Amino acid sequence: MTTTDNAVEQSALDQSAAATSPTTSPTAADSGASASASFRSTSQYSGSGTATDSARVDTLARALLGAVHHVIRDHDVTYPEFQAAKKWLMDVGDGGEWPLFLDVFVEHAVEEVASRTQAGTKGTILGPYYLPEQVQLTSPATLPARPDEKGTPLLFRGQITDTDGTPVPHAVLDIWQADEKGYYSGFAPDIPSGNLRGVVTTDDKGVFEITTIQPAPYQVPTDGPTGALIAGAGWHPWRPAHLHLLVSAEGHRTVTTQLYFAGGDYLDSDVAEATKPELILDPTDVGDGTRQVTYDFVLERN
Ligand code: MBD
Ligand code: FE
Repeated sequence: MTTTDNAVEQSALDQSAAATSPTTSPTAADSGASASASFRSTSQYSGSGTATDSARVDTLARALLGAVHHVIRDHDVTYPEFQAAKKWLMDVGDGGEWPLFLDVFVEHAVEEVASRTQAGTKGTILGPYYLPEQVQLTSPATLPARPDEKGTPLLFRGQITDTDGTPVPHAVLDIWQADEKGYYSGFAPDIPSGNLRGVVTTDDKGVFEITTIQPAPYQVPTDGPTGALIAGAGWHPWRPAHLHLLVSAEGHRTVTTQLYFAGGDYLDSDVAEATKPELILDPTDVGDGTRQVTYDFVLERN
């Protein structure tokens, strides 16, 4: 897919998000449909590098189906349970919740495998709410926010170096986050497109300074099929508050990661199992109601 196609689909996506009824609270269908549309239009993360080798397909499909058969035999799964599962799988597709479901419950294992070969700052999952082509900013930068954006101001700064400690000039932090209610722009009604998203270029020493707000924990929508499974199983639907980042630089391997907040809820029970101890920020209160934190990133050279 070309950049132009992407931009066209992206603007269609923004419009469909913006066209949603202005006074309702976000529904599973809002975020599910938007996440599915976004996944299809983001060629960087979909469709490329698909396994076509039939031996590999045979191995993986056999192993996956074998695991399912094993569960059925081990747990004496009945016909009513099989038909209920079939209906639930259909509902996940109809609601556009496959990106949400897979990123919440499966991506952490894929990331664990990928991270075996990556040095430097720990990565974690991308999740379903990344949008490419956001506003380009230069450090010191303030993320786009509504005039009345709620939430504790957060000053986030640091430096990007390579694995030898050499500063990486003009490195780029592509950052996105939920607002003070836990909602992402592009995936909930009433939030301007591009809100709390930005692509920030560091200075010539890899130093950055980003002003934003403290995000709230994220709740998997409870009114869709993913939420129904979570409630049906008696689990909780929460992710701890987090900032998402893609940290990149010419000649370096991109790190996909998230940063969490010390003392926050759900740090030890993330429904998406995507926290790591190395990725927890501990901001200090500066007195004027602002919080401040430093976090340095380490990129591996290509
Ligand atoms: C999120 O905000 C998120 O980061 C992930 C991984 C899954 C669902 C929602
Ligand atoms: Fe998230």
